[in-house]
Amino acid sequence: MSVITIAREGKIAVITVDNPPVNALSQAVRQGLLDAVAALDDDPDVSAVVLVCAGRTFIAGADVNEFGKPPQPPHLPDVVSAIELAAKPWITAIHGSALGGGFEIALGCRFRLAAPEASVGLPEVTLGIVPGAGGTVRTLRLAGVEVAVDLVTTGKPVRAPRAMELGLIDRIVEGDLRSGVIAFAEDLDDELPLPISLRATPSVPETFWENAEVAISKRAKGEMAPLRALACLRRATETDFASAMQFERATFLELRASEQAAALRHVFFAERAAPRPVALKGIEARPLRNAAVIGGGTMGAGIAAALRDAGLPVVLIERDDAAVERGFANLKAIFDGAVKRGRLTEATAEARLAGVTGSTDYAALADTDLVIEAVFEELSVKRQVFAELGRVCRADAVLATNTSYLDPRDIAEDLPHPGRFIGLHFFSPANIMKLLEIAPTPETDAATLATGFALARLLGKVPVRAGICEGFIGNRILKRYRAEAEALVRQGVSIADVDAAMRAFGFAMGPFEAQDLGGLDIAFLQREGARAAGRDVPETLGDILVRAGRKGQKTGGGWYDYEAGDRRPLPSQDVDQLLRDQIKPGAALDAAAIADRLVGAMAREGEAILAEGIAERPSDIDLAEIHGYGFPRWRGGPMFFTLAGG
Ligand code: T1G
Repeated sequence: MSVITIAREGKIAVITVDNPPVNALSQAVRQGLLDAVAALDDDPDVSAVVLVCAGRTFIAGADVNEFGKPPQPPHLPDVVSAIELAAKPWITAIHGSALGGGFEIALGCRFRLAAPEASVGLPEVTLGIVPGAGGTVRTLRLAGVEVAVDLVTTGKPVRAPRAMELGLIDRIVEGDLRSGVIAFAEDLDDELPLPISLRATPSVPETFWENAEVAISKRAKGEMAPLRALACLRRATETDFASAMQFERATFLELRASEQAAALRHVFFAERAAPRPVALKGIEARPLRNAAVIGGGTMGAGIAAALRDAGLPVVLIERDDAAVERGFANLKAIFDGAVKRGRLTEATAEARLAGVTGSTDYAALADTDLVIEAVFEELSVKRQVFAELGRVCRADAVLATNTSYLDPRDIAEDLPHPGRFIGLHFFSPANIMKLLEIAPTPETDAATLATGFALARLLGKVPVRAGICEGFIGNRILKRYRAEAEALVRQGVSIADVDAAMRAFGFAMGPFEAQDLGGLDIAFLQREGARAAGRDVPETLGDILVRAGRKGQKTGGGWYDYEAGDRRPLPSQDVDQLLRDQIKPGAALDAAAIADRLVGAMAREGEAILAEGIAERPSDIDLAEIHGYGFPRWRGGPMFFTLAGG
């Protein structure tokens, strides 16, 4: 079947693009559109052309699968130009998303009409590239420089009503989109707006570009595409249309071949593969109509907030009234924070909080579909919780533990109907961090596993299936990463140099400052626990600091010193003293060599994790690091980075 069909509605030609799943601009679609321009221009019975798409969305952009290959003609800029300069006016009918090349096609049309729930955007920077078919050059002429900078350098799509306010679309069509746009096309008079390429460019003061560059560099932290996109926009204000198009295209082609773009494409496909483990094909998830969280501490409250954000009613169970109250205070702090950052209105925050019922009585869970336990990390405490849950919950309710380090099999040992039990490991803050490790036990049934993945989808999280081992995937790699960072310090690299190298690599923080922020004591207590249980756990440098009372920022010092009320890390002479006997002065390493050592160690741990079957595929490990531990997305994750040769 052809990807492009043309139908007639009186004098209106209706072109339908039908290239599932997302109407990407494959070579056949580009050729079909170009042929349609010529055919319809020559047809005296056609007064206007309406462009619609079949399926779930308007054109979602260039075909990402074609990015690794040489571009095939006709090239998209030529297709957009042909549409723009066609003798007959083209009008787009946007439903779903008009993204990247899809929006660029829309920019070639005289009018852009959209369904109310549609969105438009130029997400190219999220793939490490810039728009390649006039997206920067035309958006600037259509909607002005501020809108264009925002749209192009963030890559964030905007919903139709906002797009209308910003001047990116002309009209929102309520009701049936196709017939609404045809009616609009029938009513057109001879007064058409100028093609966008013929419109004037705004004149922009030098200071605007300087400020934008500072702001974007700060945000992008080593990522090239946003700054290069800004340069395209700037050039478009300083030169004529054709030269600006050439500059944009050259930038696009250069970035398309870059390592960053390859890394971001890898992550794009990894994120789409992760939610669909092969083993779950055809398996139905259990219903998720409501949920409960056991424990209202930082983690429990964060999980409850995430569940509320997804619209589920939540019961929060604590052991006494005072603890319930503390849980609510934690939840309120989360929602208040969201209001302060402009992510929620006050009314929505109130409604989210009102959807949580506190209780000390497990009987409240008799009809709960999903219970997530997030109590103190102590086997006996958790086992007690599951003993209660086994008594009160329905036999088909999914019962999950949020343990980080305990063995889920021990937690569920005496649980009746163990097929419904699963590990769901959230990352703090649980309402923000995107990673969800899903850890089934050998007894977990397929429907329960499918429910874990369905939950991730509902919460907008990235699910990674993990086998059972200490620390699952993420924390196990974290441990190795920290150990390698300590090894560098032992061989004479300074703590500050290690942190600076990892910041330069793209992490928000280095391994030592991150420990100071989170506290060194939790990992210490865990090691002590293992030692007490007779395991051979070598003394770490962190242990020496904790024994000396240096647990991180909360005690005024950890790997660094801190001045009261100031979070800036200061190199510490006390630490130098404490660790003096452990450190051999050695050759200095440059930042890239430090990063290679640390990321290489992560990847080696990743390989062991794969060999043991703890992770299903290398790309899942990359996602765990990116979405749970701040690994820079544009580096592709430790496995991609190391295999692609960095
Ligand atoms: N190319 C190829 N495949 C794509 C694709 C694309 N652009 N977008 C999605 N898919 C596949 C995806 O891999 C999955 O496949 C299926 O479609 C459904 O996707 C010149 C250079 C449109 C909002 O970045 O944001 O244009 O796994 O699960 O949740 O300037 O897909 O089923 O086999 O995400 O309904 C810019 C990316 C390209 C859009 C739909 N465009 N896509 O979300 O489905 S650069 C993008 C999306 C560009 C020009 C430049 C979303 C969506 P499979 P899905 P969804």
